[in-house]
Amino acid sequence: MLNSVYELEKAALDIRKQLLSLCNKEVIHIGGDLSITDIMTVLWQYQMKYNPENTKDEKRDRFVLSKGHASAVTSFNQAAIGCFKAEDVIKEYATDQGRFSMHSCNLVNPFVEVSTGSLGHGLPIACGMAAALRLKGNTTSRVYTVMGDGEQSEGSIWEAVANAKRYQLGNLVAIVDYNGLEADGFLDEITGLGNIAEKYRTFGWNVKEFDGNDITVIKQNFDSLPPADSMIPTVFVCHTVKGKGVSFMENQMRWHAGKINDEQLEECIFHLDKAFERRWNKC
Ligand SMILES: Cc1ncc(C[n+]2csc(CCOP(=O)(O)OP(=O)(O)O)c2C)c(N)n1
Repeated sequence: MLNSVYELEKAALDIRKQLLSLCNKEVIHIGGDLSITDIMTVLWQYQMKYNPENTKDEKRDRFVLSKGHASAVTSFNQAAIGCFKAEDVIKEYATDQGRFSMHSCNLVNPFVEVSTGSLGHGLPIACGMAAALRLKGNTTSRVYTVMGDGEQSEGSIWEAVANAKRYQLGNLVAIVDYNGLEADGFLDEITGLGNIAEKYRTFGWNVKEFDGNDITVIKQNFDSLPPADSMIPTVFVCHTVKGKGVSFMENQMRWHAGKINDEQLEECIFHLDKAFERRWNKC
């Protein structure tokens, strides 16, 4: 587990570089991977109770990647905690070995709790898992799920939102990647959902809204979660930038998914390293 903001930011830098190396080889959902890199790094490398050597431990926290197309950022974070090697993700991605591909699949990868990819299902499943933990008398584990903001337009999300409150699932933590873009346009033009945080508040959830690309703030919000045996579900509405960290990808619909060439890879890595040096040398 990493503790300091420096270590976590360095880990997020490494994840971004791994994502870009993979993106140099295969088409991945790079925009939505980069937008949640900081959240996923803090979640997997600081917050979650998860032992790669005992994936069925009843006391583990559970994770459901509702925006299932962000499988690559999940795999690289799982590699960072020892589930497998990061090189294996790059080597095996989209091959017949099948452990790693554009969506997460639990039939071939034991570190994936639930197969996802069809949007709108992760939160309902996470609710069921949280309710099951309660029935089994587990008062310490939490269920985390990460969703897209475009995904919020699925009706199944709002049935789950209502029921999570009704069943008092304080062990459920939903995270919305509020990057303002979907696959083929801006959120406001497509869903017209308005204020997402306010909607969760109306349903009686504990709502925290913050910058999802600021590791200090993300860590503080995980630190101040209500206990797992509390009664009100929490949602983090995280304001993020799609393509975060790569200037030519940021806020660009074209980079929902794609591939980069060798020259672009070199340029991205150079700028990411420079930005990290600038940030930490001035402290
Ligand atoms: C039910 C369903 N409809 C459509 C798709 C195709 N699809 C894949 S990603 C995506 C955009 C999702 O946007 P958002 O939730 O905002 O994710 P992000 O921008 O963070 O990648 C869509 C429509 C899908 N995977 N599942």
